[in-house]
Amino acid sequence: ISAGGILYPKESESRDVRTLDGIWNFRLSPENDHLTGFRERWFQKDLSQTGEVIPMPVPASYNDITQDKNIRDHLGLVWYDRTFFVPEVWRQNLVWLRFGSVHYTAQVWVNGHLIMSHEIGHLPFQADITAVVKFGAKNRVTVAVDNTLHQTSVPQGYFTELHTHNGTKVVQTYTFDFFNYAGIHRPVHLYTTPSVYIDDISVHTDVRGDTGIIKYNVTYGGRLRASSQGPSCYVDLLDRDGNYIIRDAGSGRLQGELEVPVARLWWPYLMDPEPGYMYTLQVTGLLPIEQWGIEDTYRLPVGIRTVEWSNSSILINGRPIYMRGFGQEEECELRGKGLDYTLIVKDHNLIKWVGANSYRTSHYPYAEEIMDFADKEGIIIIDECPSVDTENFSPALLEKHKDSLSELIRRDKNRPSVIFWSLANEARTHLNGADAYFRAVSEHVRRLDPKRPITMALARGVGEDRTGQYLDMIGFNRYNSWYVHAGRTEIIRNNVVAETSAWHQKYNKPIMLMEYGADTLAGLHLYPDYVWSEEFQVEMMSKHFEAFDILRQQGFFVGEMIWNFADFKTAQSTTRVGGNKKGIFTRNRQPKNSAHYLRKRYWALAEELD
Ligand code: GCB
Repeated sequence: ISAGGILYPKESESRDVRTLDGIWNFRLSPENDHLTGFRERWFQKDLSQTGEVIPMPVPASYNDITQDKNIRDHLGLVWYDRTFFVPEVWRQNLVWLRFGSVHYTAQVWVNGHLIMSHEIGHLPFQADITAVVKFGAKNRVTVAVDNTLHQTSVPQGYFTELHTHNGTKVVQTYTFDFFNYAGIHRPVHLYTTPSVYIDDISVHTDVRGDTGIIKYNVTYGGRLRASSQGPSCYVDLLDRDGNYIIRDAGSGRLQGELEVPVARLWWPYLMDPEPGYMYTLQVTGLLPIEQWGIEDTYRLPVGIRTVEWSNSSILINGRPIYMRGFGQEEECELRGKGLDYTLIVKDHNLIKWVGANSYRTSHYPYAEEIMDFADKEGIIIIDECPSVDTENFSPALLEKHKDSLSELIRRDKNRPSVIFWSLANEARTHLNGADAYFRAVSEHVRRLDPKRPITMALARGVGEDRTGQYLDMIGFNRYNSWYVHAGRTEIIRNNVVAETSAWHQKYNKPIMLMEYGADTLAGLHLYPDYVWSEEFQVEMMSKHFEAFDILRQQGFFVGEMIWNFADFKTAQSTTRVGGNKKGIFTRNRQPKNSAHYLRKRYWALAEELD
């Protein structure tokens, strides 16, 4: 992990931001000779000078952009480059290059200098590129992206040899159920800071009576002169409309506490006229006068709320919550996992339309731009790291897994929407090594953030699980009437009630059903209900709702999340018809019957509970 903070690039009085999104040049590296690009030094010239290039949009996954299935299914390296200008007027500043996410491994050169590498998709990384940049001139950025997953990547992948008419070919396989999209998935920013700058801000909020408390901690980066006294900082707090609530607080110290009288709290309640109320913490870092008297200003959105938990409930601002939401996937047609503002806004409109109050970022961290919506709209997030289906509990993997959580927490620690950290999805928690492994992962997360509860999506049976004791809330995934007795909706109510109670009995923790569902082909109508039809999905849901209503009376059941929000692409398999079809929306975001049905329930719950 690179040192320091990873604040989202934002313009201010002292910072300039430019986007490098657009059409980049792109080339596959030959699958049978991954080192070609390094040997031929493709990073030292424009890619177009070392061979053929094709246009590739950024941000986007490269897989579904062309008509060529060799690009869709490519294993190994691909190369991207583009040029950009750095204005002369930036010379007094530090210049930074930041990627929101590149999947899975990235190496980045600027003007032929290797300036950073990063492993693990879905998480941002950046570097100070001032030393290699040409001011007032054209510059080049080259990125080599490798989608290969192996035994110690998060998540893991496997290899299979195929014997083809052209000889042996190695292909990637994986057990997780979403397509391993790759490329430069999120925005690329070029931005400036002063030579001494605000590197990171951490906030923690509390509530005393009707006073909101914001504790903050500011760290700075850059080189101070030896003679300097160290920087100071002042903070202001602005309300949602931009009015100053508190001015010039902190008397110069980098840590402090603000008291907000009659605070507007961040709530996840749909019936609240202003759920997700966000203030702005305006931090101005001041350098000592002898070092040019430079200032750096950064504005951080802050929601004031508390999170507490017991063995039966999760409380926000002292009030128990009941989650009604989805497991999601961050993807869509054509762009794959590429950030798309149209999709983000549409999805949040659908989430509101259905009346949900929560979702899980299954099975990896979602874009910061998506998380911003959750903050502003008062949506509860179960923030999941990219660990899926882990069955090898090696020390090397454990370190990578911990890194993924360190990077996730560094990125999302200030978000009020993030109520839980999710350690993994469906790890093989019945195996011997699982106990020590997840003890270590959970201790790591508690050290980094003792203020949020930890959860995980469990899939093994209650009796054989070895990890629930390390969690604060148990989430389990169970497909009664789908993978368990397909078509038999009459088993649902008993099974769900019995299993939920058994989890509670074993661990004495709050429990939620994190996944249940049925593949449903939009437009397929079969009555009486029969698997894959719209009627079946609704019937399967109605039996789950009966179970949930029984469980809600018992005091430890804290939420239901249907799998999935929308249909999504998976690896090719005989059990998937054009991908996973368990969405209540199609991949194009059109409602199946189930969406209308779920909407009735979620709005009724909103009226009862919000
Ligand atoms: C699961 C997984 C999810 C799959 C889902 C399914 O348990 O967590 O990634 O997509 O089941 O539909 O099989």
